[in-house]
Amino acid sequence: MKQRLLFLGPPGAGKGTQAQRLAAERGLLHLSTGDLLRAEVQAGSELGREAEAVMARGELVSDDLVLAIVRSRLEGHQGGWLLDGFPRNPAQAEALDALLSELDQAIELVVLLDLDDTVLIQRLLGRGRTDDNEEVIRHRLSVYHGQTAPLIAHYRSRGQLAAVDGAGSVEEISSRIAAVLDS
Ligand code: B4P
Repeated sequence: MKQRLLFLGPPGAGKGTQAQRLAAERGLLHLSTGDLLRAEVQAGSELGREAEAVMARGELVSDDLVLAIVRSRLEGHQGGWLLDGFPRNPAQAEALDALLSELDQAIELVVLLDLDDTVLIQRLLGRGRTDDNEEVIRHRLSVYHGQTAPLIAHYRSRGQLAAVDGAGSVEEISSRIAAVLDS
């Protein structure tokens, strides 16, 4: 069973929703950089204060901050993991490769959850988080297309990518993901 996974996809594609279910079902460590950053904001830590304004604008938080969070969670962890929302640009992907080679671990599968921008915008407007207003959502999408989407070709060229249609019910999408993981 594949148990070192990345979830890639545009904001609102359902990465968090699906990652949480899958991690619970298969006993994987679920690392959502978005959730971890929001927890820092909530706690009012120095890191959280730095991240808060950046997230509210829909920009990416600095690579160093995000990397430090991921490193602290993966170091010393035995067993499978699911990285959700990380890496989000080529520099983070490179840093992740370096960290994994240091830990003597390797990515087993990258699951791309894909969905049209129009559906994404509707979903996110329905969620109503503080960074879910239309202007910020559009900016997050353009950040995704400019900085994160190039990772699709990167992982595809390494033969690690499985694309899953993100349209449909939560259950339908979970079944599609299970099918690519178990194939
Ligand atoms: P994230 O927390 O990663 O959030 P997201 O991409 O917006 O959402 P996700 O795809 O997980 O969607 P979800 O399941 O919640 O990022 C937020 C911010 O954090 C970024 O903009 C950035 O500032 C910062 N950040 C995070 N990681 C970073 C990194 N590595 N580097 C730098 N900065 C970083 O689903 C969305 C909505 O759709 C929910 O309401 C859900 O209920 C609904 N939904 C899910 N599946 C559905 C379905 N099948 N049908 C209908 N609705 C569905």
